[in-house]
Amino acid sequence: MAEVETSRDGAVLTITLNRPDVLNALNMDMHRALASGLKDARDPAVRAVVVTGAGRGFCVGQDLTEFREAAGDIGARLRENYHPNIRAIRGLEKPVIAAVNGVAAGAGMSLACACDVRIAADTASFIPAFINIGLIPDSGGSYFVTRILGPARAFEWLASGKKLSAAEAQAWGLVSEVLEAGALAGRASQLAAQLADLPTRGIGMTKRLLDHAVDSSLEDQLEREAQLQTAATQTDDFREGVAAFLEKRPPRFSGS
Ligand code: T3D
Repeated sequence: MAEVETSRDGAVLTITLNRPDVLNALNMDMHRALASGLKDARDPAVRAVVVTGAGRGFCVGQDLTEFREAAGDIGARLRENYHPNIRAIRGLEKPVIAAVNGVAAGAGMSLACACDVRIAADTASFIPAFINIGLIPDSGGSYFVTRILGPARAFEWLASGKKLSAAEAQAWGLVSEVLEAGALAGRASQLAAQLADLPTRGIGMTKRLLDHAVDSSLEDQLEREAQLQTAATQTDDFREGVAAFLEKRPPRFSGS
């Protein structure tokens, strides 16, 4: 059984974490398989990506059975196994949706927060489980949660290890939609297909801009916008968008 399964439907790639018996806890094989799925997602024909979990969990972070022995050099493990996949998600020039089907804990919570959009099943929950075993947020958890929730709420949550229900996560702005569990996959596909129809390069550049927006100076951000807007005007989708407006017809974006 593959630790991560990928499937394509048109321009949408779905990456499913697949160790359901352990709520998709991350072990070495899973890191490698996820890296491979994220590499597939770089194909220009893929214009939106869904990350989800098999079974009743989304992902519960590090497989703790690997900590039975001494934890070893965790810093090195993070750098080698976790960071490349987090960077790969942020580096994708296309939208990535986390369809959080169940519990997202520890680095699984960080993984969900690294995605551009989060939607959740009503049975999902979010647990910054690190502190519950004496660890600190990693895999970008401190970075993404602070940006999503703001520093005060991020501290309160990350330092407490408190479980958030899907409804609480929505009220906090951590997820944008909560669906009945049986409707999550369909909604994720629908949302991904809608996003895949949009000007993909423009979405990629918007993602880039927003990644810098929080800690850039206004001057730097104005310049970055000017440079990326110049690039945006050179896309086929810009030409199509303007032509469609002038011809009073719906645009047909190609993603190029
Ligand atoms: O290595 C490094 O580089 C360090 C990186 C660290 C990053 C991290 O992610 S640290 C945080 C690690 N994750 C956790 O601490 C979460 C541990 N899990 C839980 O607290 C609970 O499982 C949940 C609250 C998430 C869910 O509870 P529940 O009651 O719904 O399910 P369960 O019965 O606890 O779990 C179901 C099975 O999954 C169970 O196996 P079993 O007894 O049926 O054979 C359980 O042991 C297994 N499981 C759950 N989480 C993990 C796990 N197995 C290995 N590793 C896990 N993290």
